[in-house]
Amino acid sequence: LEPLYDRLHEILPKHAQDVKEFRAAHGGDTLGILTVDMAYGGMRGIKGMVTETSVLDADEGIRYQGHTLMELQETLPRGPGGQEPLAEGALWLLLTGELPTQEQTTLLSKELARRAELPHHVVQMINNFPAELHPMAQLSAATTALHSESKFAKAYASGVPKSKYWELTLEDSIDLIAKLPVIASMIYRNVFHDGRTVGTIDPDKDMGANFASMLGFSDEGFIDLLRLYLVIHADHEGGNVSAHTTHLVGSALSDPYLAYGAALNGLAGPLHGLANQEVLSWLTKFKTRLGEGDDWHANLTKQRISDEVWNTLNSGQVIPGYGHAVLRKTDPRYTCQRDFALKHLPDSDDFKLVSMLYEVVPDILLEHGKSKNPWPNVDAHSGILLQHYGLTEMNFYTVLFGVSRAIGVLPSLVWSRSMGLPLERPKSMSTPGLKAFVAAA
Ligand code: FCX
Repeated sequence: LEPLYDRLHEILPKHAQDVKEFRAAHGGDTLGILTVDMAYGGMRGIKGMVTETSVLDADEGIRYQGHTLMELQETLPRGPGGQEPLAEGALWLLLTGELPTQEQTTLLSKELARRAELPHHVVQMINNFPAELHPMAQLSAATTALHSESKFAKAYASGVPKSKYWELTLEDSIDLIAKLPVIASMIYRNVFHDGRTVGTIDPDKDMGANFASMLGFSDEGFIDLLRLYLVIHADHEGGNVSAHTTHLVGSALSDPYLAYGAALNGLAGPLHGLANQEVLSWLTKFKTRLGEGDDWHANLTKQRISDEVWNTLNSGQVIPGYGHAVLRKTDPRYTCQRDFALKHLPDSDDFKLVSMLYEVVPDILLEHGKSKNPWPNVDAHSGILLQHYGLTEMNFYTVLFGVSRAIGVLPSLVWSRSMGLPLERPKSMSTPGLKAFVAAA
């Protein structure tokens, strides 16, 4: 990994110095007003943390180190024979802020393949999980157990200087990103295929191709979908639950395995990453109500969709895959997947259903009048693409999100350690305290 280290040794210290000077000049400037509602409202709108890897614009969506996802689909290196960008390229970009060459991307592919092996106790642990344990709980437990491998934790215990933290965080992060597809595949094969393993890691292949093979898929379309999936789910700036958790737990100098294990528990929530499973589950129930077996699409009308959406809302549930805490337009991650579907599965009935929902749901959410954003997010689309290629087990979908999210939030952790960011510790208030505060103001 020498070329990556060389670049980071040039980039990160310079950035840390720049931050130091910026803080010296502007450390006392204000970033906005804090209101009582913000304190009760999940801290929406508070500019209260720094994340260098990506920034989310409410209208435009996410940019990785300044680049939109559409741009990255054009500019990042692609896999052999594929049309979608490689996750390793996104990883290089998120770590360095620079678009990688093919050579740099291949270097990371080889490095990830080299570091993929799991320690025996983690293999044993995964094989001992009961099949009923949700795949996300398995993923987070196995990730946490990889703490045994942490170079950061060992070096910290032996008194490594603070200036070296980011290098050790990087080491653990690359190791973890390399091992996550293996853990995920083992969980998939254990829970859904009697533990029979199929593919192994080929050091000459990219992360997406190896991951597909370990899951048991060889279709080129699926491999390309997985590459796209790994890129678009990686990062969504710092305040979302999984990124923020990684940042928060990492700020206690818990190593990357512990920090990311915690993040995965947040990703497993239905308002966050589990929404991709919830969407498929909602669609499946709706299809069953429409008709027996494959006949459902004959009865699919906008009116039936509208009735189903209103029923969900009137029973006090959310429409999974719609709405967002920050976005106010259609999520570009949704659009990337829609474009993929238009290219690869334009005649799929499931795709037609998802497209019709796109035409119907936003108006209903507007009429319903609660959601600040009526548009679809990333989770509204991913499930039907996976279904198309035969990955039908929806309980597994958030695990794929979990493999991808590491590619964004762990580089962010490397940047945080290189800047020497401190323990995160915002001030909380009680309601009597807030009342007294506003009375005195
Ligand atoms: N269906 C019904 N009601 C919705 C809604 C939806 N899709 N989205 C928001 N609302 C409701 C909220 O529940 C809230 O109601 P309340 O006042 O009774 O509590 C009200 O509208 C205002 O919420 P809003 O400010 O627009 O949204 P939040 O920032 O509170 O929440 C999420 C954002 C994403 C949690 C919300 O839109 C939601 O529950 N969506 C469905 C779940 C989902 O798709 N999550 C995945 C998001 C994401 F892309 C990811 O992290 O993976």
